[in-house]
Amino acid sequence: MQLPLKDNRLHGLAISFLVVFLLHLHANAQSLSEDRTTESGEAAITDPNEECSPYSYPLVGNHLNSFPPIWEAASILSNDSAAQTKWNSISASIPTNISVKVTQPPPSNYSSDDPDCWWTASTCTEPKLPGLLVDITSAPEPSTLGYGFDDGPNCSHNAFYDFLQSQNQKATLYYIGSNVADWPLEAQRALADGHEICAREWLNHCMINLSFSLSTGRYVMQMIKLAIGVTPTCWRPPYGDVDDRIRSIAEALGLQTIMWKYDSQDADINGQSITEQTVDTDYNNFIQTASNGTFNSAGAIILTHELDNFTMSEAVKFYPQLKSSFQHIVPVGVSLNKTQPYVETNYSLPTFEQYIAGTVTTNGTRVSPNSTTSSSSESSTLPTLSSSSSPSAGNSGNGTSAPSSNASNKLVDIDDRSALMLGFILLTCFYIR
Ligand SMILES: *[C@@H]1O[C@H](CO)[C@@H](O)[C@H](O)[C@H]1NC(C)=O
Ligand SMILES: *[C@@H]1O[C@H](CO)[C@@H](O)[C@H](O)[C@H]1NC(C)=O
Ligand SMILES: *[C@@H]1O[C@H](CO)[C@@H](O)[C@H](O)[C@H]1NC(C)=O
Ligand SMILES: *[C@@H]1O[C@H](CO)[C@@H](O)[C@H](O)[C@H]1NC(C)=O
Ligand SMILES: *[C@@H]1O[C@H](CO)[C@@H](O)[C@H](O)[C@H]1NC(C)=O
Ligand SMILES: *[C@@H]1O[C@H](CO)[C@@H](O)[C@H](O)[C@H]1NC(C)=O
Ligand SMILES: *[C@@H]1O[C@H](CO)[C@@H](O)[C@H](O)[C@H]1NC(C)=O
Ligand SMILES: *[C@@H]1O[C@H](CO)[C@@H](O)[C@H](O)[C@H]1NC(C)=O
Ligand SMILES: *[C@@H]1O[C@H](CO)[C@@H](O)[C@H](O)[C@H]1NC(C)=O
Ligand SMILES: *[C@@H]1O[C@H](CO)[C@@H](O)[C@H](O)[C@H]1NC(C)=O
Ligand SMILES: *[C@@H]1O[C@H](CO)[C@@H](O)[C@H](O)[C@H]1NC(C)=O
Ligand SMILES: CC(=O)N[C@H]1CO[C@H](CO)[C@@H](O)[C@@H]1O
Repeated sequence: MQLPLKDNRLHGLAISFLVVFLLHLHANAQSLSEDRTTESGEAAITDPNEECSPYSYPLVGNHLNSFPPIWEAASILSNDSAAQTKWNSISASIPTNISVKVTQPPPSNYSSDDPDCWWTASTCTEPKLPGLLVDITSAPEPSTLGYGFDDGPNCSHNAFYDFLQSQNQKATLYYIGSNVADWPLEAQRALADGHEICAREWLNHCMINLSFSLSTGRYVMQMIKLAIGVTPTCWRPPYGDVDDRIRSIAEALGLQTIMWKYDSQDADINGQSITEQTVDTDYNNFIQTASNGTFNSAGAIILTHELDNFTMSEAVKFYPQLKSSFQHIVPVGVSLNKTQPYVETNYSLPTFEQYIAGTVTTNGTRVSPNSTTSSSSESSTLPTLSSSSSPSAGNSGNGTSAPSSNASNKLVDIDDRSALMLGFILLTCFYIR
């Protein structure tokens, strides 16, 4: 008899192809969990070491030569004529009678009156130069914490962002330009998760001298636009090192200055005067201050960081206590009813009322032109970036910038498809017979 033999052979063949197919499925599942080309792929990685291993993202990587070198002090690129033009257009509005500060602490001959409203000298936040916006130092709504974190995106932030997501909690994230350039998919997660994105610096360095501040502010905004697709309208100066000259530059760039009144010192551990215990004490003091009614008429902002595992772990550790000592924890922009957080008008934040009623994101919703006028003087008085100042890179739709198309991923896809086909053909043959 020949038939059983034939059947057996076919059976064996079908099974071996099934095995091959399943192996490919498995390989594909693994390659999916290691997808380093999309925001969601990157957000799904749970091993911090894996998260922090570099990947290439052409949409940003192909345009790095339009930016200052990553993690180096920035200045306007000599061939960046758009930046020169921008500088020329705003320079008339920058005071020339305020000295360029280059040292911390202030030199001994700096007047104790603090004529320049130099935060580093006197924690001044109400500009002395007429016409400038007062810095935001607290959430105006009663018993409300303006929740935010500096110096991200940190490559290992998935556990922290997952935590925020599990709490349905949104925050304000102040991103460093060089971090965004290194970790664009991590930066994209902020928008996807519904957080508010503000700028920090090109790198985290006191930035109070002139060439430094203009260029870095502008390049950070452009890098965020390139990597995430939105241009921020708020910023937090490194070390709080801001004076009226810097405020006027920031405002000319369209950036509102966000400061703080309380400091967890979570990024300042030096093993001597500031230890992990100091940070716990700072958090506990702040929580106690919130619990005894200090913020019953106006809320607060405390300085905390996304910097590394320690700062994020502290944030997770103290979240439940913050939650029970404040009535509301909201992004700073939400506490200000700043419904249009970016230059691009097709993303919006909920109003404070909406947020506390449970609508914590309205991203992607078009802002109606009159919805902000009554509520937020901050956003309406801020000059916006002219459209010519937004980067041309990245939004051209020019084939060169398309992400993904990773060769090895492609191979896996094709192999899977052929395995599937062969498996199907063989199984069909087997059952027909
Ligand atoms: C500026 O010069 C750099 C090289 O120094 C080059 O890579 C870049 O493309 C130039 N940018 C423009 C806008 O010409
Ligand atoms: C303070 O001293 C430095 C040099 O030591 C000088 O450059 C600067 O102009 C002085 N500033 C004032 C306000 O006198
Ligand atoms: C600088 O000049 C402006 C007017 O142009 C004036 O209002 C301001 O007080 C001056 N600031 C200092 C520090 O002298
Ligand atoms: C500005 O600060 C940077 C970084 O500290 C420094 O390298 C540069 O020389 C400073 N420029 C001026 C004009 O002081
Ligand atoms: C609340 O607690 C803080 C920190 O202990 C303290 O500084 C502040 O005076 C207290 N305020 C009131 C109203 O009790
Ligand atoms: C991000 O956090 C990890 C984990 O703590 C740390 O090793 C890394 O240095 C941080 N990255 C930056 C750029 O600070
Ligand atoms: C801190 O690091 C540990 C060990 O890698 C990790 O399990 C934990 O999720 C991290 N915490 C945060 C908030 O990132
Ligand atoms: C935000 O809007 C609500 C509702 O209109 C209003 O009660 C509140 O005062 C506003 N808050 C601020 C800071 O503008
Ligand atoms: C917002 O507009 C930009 C282009 O102007 C587009 O790339 C982006 O997808 C839009 N986002 C939403 C949520 O509509
Ligand atoms: C916006 O204003 C116009 C005219 O002032 C009014 O007709 C319209 O209903 C307003 N839209 C919203 C959404 O409030
Ligand atoms: C694509 O980029 C190339 C080189 O930068 C340029 O010459 C071409 O005009 C661009 N095409 C489109 C459709 O933008
Ligand atoms: C329209 C839009 O993009 N909505 C998104 C807003 O953010 C939430 C939280 O990530 C998403 O679930 C929505 O899809």
